Amino acid sequence: MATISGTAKKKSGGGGQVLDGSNIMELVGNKEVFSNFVDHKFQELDRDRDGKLSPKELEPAVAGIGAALGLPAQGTPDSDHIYSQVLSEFTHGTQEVSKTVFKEVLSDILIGMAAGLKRDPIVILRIDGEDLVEFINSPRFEPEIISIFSKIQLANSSLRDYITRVLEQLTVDHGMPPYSDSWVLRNIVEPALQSCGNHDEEQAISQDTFLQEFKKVVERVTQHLKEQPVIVAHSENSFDGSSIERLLSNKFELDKTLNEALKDVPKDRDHMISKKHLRIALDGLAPAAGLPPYGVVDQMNKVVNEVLGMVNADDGKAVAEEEFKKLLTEILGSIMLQLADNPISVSSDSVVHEPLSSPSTLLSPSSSSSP
Ligand SMILES: [Ca+2]
Repeated sequence: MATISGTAKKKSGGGGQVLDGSNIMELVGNKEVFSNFVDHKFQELDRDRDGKLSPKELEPAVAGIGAALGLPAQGTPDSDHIYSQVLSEFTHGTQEVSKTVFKEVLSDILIGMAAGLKRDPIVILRIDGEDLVEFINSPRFEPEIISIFSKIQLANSSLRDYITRVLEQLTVDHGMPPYSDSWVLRNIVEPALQSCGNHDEEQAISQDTFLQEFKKVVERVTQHLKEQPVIVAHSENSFDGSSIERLLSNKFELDKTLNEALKDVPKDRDHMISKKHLRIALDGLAPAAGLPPYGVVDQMNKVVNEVLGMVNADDGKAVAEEEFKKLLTEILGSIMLQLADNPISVSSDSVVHEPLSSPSTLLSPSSSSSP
C-alpha cells in the first residue's frame, strides 16, 4: 500500500493537499453531476455541433488526458502511441463518437485515473522558502552540502558554476522547488545567482568560501520563494511487481484484461497477430498490471525492453491469438520477477501553474509546464 511519504508529511509550509482520486470518484459516482460534466464537455468539443465527435474534435480531450497522466506533450515518439491508444479507446476505428460512447469511455478513463491516484497519491506542496530556511540553519546543512561539493569535479570553473551544480541537487526534501523547471530557473534561481560569480577563477575554491557563498545564494532563493511561492505536485510511485502478481493470480481478471488489450491490436485474415504488436498490447495491460504507460518511466522502459527482447518481440513473426496471449502472460511474469528483485521507485515533482484539484481541469488541455 502506498502511503504519503515522510517528505510530504513533514512539510510545514505546505499543508500538503492530497490528490488521492476521491474527488474524481465523487464526480464519476454522482450520476447527475457526471452527466452535466459530460454534456458540458461534449458541447465544448463538438465544434461543428453535429452531435458527434470526430477524431479531430476529440484531440483536445485526448491531450488533456495525456497531460493528466503525466505524459510528455504529443510529438515525441515515446508518448505518441499512448495518445493514439487513448484516441482509439474512444473511436474504436470509427470516425464519429456518440455522446453515450464518449461518456462510457471517459468514465472508464477517469476511474482508472482515480485508481492510480489512490495507489500513488499526489501531494500538492506549497514551497515558500520556510523549509529551505530550516534546512540551511539545521545541523545537516554543512555535511550534506560539503558532501555534494566534494564530489563535483569541474575544470576551470567559477564559484557560480559550483554553486549551480550543488543547487541542482537540492530537492523538495530540502524545501527547494524543481530546479529543472524553466519558471523556477527564471524567477527564483537566476535572480538569486546574479550577484555571485565575481570571484577570481584562477584561485582554488576552498570549502569555507564555498559554504559561505552558497549559503548567501540559498538565502536569496528563500527570499524569492517567500515573494513567489511555488506549487509543486509531488508523487512517489513504487513498482515492485505486486500488482502484476495480483493480476496473474486472478484467472478471470487476467483473461478479461488480455481480451480487452487484444481488441485494438491489428490481426491479419487468419487471426494471426504480429509479435511487433506485443508492446502496444502490453500497454493496454499496463493499468490493470499497475505499470506506468510505456515511455514515461525510464527505468521501467529498460525492464520492459529487456523482457521484450527475451521473447524476441522484434522478430516480426506472427502468432495465433492464444499464443500471443501466452506471450503477454509470460512477459508480465518476467517483469514481475524483475521488479520483485529490484523494485523501481520514482518520485516526481512538477510545478503546478494552474489549480489541479478539480477533475474538470484534468481534462482541459493544459500542457504548459511554464506559463
Ligand atoms: Ca462534431
